[in-house]
Amino acid sequence: MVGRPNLPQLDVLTALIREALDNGWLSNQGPLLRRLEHELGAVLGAAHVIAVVNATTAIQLVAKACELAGEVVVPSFTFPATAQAFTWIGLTPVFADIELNSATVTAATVEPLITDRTSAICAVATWGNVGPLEELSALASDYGIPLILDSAQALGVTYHGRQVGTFGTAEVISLHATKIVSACEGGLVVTNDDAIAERVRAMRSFGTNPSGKFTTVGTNAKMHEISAAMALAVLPSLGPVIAANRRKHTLYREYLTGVSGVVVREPSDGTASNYHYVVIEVDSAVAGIGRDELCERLAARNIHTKPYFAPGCHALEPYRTESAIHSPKPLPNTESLAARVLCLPTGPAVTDTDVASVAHTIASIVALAGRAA
Ligand code: T4K
Repeated sequence: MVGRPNLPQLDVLTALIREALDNGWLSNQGPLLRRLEHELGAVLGAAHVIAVVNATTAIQLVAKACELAGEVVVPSFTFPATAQAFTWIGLTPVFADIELNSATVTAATVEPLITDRTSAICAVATWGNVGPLEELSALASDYGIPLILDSAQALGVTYHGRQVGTFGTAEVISLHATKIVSACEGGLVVTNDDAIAERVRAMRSFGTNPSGKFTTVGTNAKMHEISAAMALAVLPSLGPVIAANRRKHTLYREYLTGVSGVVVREPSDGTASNYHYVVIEVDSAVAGIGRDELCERLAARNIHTKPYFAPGCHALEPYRTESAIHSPKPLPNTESLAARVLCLPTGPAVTDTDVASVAHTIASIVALAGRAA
């Protein structure tokens, strides 16, 4: 099954939870949260790591801290949380197309959508793929607007040797149960910008400054100590899990080579992936079976896959109805990739034998479909 949590060692987790209980301190920037932020800061090499309740709220905190107004250019090919986070706080997402190698937006797809209403660019590290950040950063700085990176799926990824978390004006990372490091629910704002960090810290806690004075309007986005304990307990496994994920990705590639119309996607140029998602593309004309039918037939054999990200956000309400505002340009690459991709089971809960069995089942379904055609 896609998304099985990366679980911590129970004794490590219980010791941390006991520590929280012994401290008698359960929320409001407690010692475990501060330790988590410190440890992640060391992993990411970023000046500020701010742990919050989830990545969706993290996006909103960054948007508020950057004082965005009007429109934000975002990919349609993303989990709907990216677009919804902006819509929820009164901003208008305008959808840019992706390029096919990285499945991310580029300067060429974003620039035609920039108008005097645009207040930011938000790029997504799709399945951990980092897109062409140099050109996106240059574009954002040419127009004097922030570049926000939704790196929800990308903890542990490096781009040309530099950790994700240190690019753009600010980045957002998810610590949801289905992510490579989980706080059950959780998210991070990561930035090297002192002023943004100060505002995000205030806004996550009712707009209070470090002395507890109410200095601005904020919300309650604080991560509690039990979530921080969970993430602290899982964090040491990050390196080993990436190595194991990488091996499973290689195995899938080996087993599926030669299966007609099925290709395992590789990380994009410059990205050292966390391999948290193993993504295949299904070419129905060659495979004799479409992605959706393959997904259904696998589910019937108790193999649960997910078509991340289908459909693109522009095909979902309310964006579909208001298409003239949200997708004023055609999105051919988004449409084509959204029709083909399927994420396969991987991660610590999936053994190498499971990988062989899933790949074998895909091969048999495709062979059967080919014979029936
Ligand atoms: N930006 C991007 C690019 C994102 O991908 C996401 C989240 C966000 C922003 C927002 O981040 P957060 O606000 O969530 O921190 C799941 C996750 O809920 C979501 O966090 C994630 N992206 C998205 C890609 O995947 P669903 O709706 O597909 O979840 P669901 O319930 O279908 O679960 C997926 C699979 O995981 C299933 O096969 C079941 C399995 N699962 C799930 C949970 C929760 C488990 O085995 N155990 C579990 O505890 O969204």
